[in-house]
Amino acid sequence: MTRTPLVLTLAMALSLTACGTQESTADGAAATPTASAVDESARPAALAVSSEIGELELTTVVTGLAFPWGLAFLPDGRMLVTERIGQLRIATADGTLSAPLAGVPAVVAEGQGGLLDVALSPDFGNDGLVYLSYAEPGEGALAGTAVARGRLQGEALVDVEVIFRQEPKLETRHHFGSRLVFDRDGHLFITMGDRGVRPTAQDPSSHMGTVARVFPDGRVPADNPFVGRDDAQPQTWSYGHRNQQGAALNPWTGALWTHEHGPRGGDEINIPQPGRNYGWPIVTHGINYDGTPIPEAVGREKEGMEPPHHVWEVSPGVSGMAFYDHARVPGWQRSLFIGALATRELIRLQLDGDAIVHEERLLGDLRERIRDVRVGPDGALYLLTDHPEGRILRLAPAGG
Ligand SMILES: [Ca+2]
Repeated sequence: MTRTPLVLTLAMALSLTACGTQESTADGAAATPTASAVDESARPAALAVSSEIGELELTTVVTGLAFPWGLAFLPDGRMLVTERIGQLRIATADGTLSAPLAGVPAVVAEGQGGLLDVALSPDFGNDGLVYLSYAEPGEGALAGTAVARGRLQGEALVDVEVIFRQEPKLETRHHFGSRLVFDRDGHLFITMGDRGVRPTAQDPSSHMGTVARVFPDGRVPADNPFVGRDDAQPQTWSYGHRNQQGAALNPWTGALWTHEHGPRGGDEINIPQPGRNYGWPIVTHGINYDGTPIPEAVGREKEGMEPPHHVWEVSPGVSGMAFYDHARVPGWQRSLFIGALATRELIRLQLDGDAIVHEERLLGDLRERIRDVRVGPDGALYLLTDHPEGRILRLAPAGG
């Protein structure tokens, strides 16, 4: 059947889509960030995408974002989008992009560092608070993951305050994490990485390789698992994680789910439980990206350490996570969508309860590194492409 002239094929899209930079690790970000102007003429109107639930349509919402990293929908349907180079912008569904917002904290935009996730306060309608995670500069070359919040006022953040700092700061430029997720009881989860110093993920006195759990103002909940221990950080919820760039609240259970970049052949999904040790680098699948074994690893299992809920023996390079519970697309019910940086795809995992029973790979022909995935208020999926001229993409069933 002949489609409208506006609908291009994915093969044609390949010629419109510049290839990203080659990197030595799945979660790497080796290219130098550069800002760029929006080129309206290069925007494809819609791409036909075949999938297991039928024909989909991929449209470009916004172009010209410098390594977009995190996306959050405002109640009015506009989108807050972070650029790793340290800018926060507001995008509209019809394709306009604001100037960078004032009030964003200074970031270390080097390696995998920069401005990372963005999340709205659960009480945004009253408090107007926006939360950002980022690589915060310290003394000299030191940097560490931090979380700040500020009130959105027009196109600025005001009354900005830092509510969490990963301790200690280190000089490395990778494995900063990080995603922000609010639970239903007023806690904020912050996912982090080991900053590339493996043993720190097993050191409870550091925040490296942890999920932290705090109140929205940064205070520590009294029921956190390590509260009262002299040798541990009280914000820590779980530890032994390598680098977590995806997290979401399971809408059917209320539980936090995370994923993490493992070593080569060891990307994981976990359902972090309080006080539990998720193994890295003692227990893991996979090997170093340079082909050497993980020096500390004793195998894939060990008493007292939690096995992953799911593991990929070929690392997709996972980033971003969204459960699908919107009524719009019945075929996507009970799905978990995850972006893939290394294999340049969108992953759909079909769930039965907590069990992952099927996997579908989407958008493979597009050859884009998918950095984030969110469900929009219209029930479409919104994706960010990790690229110096990154885009917000919208994926929905054809014809709507
Ligand atoms: Ca693990």
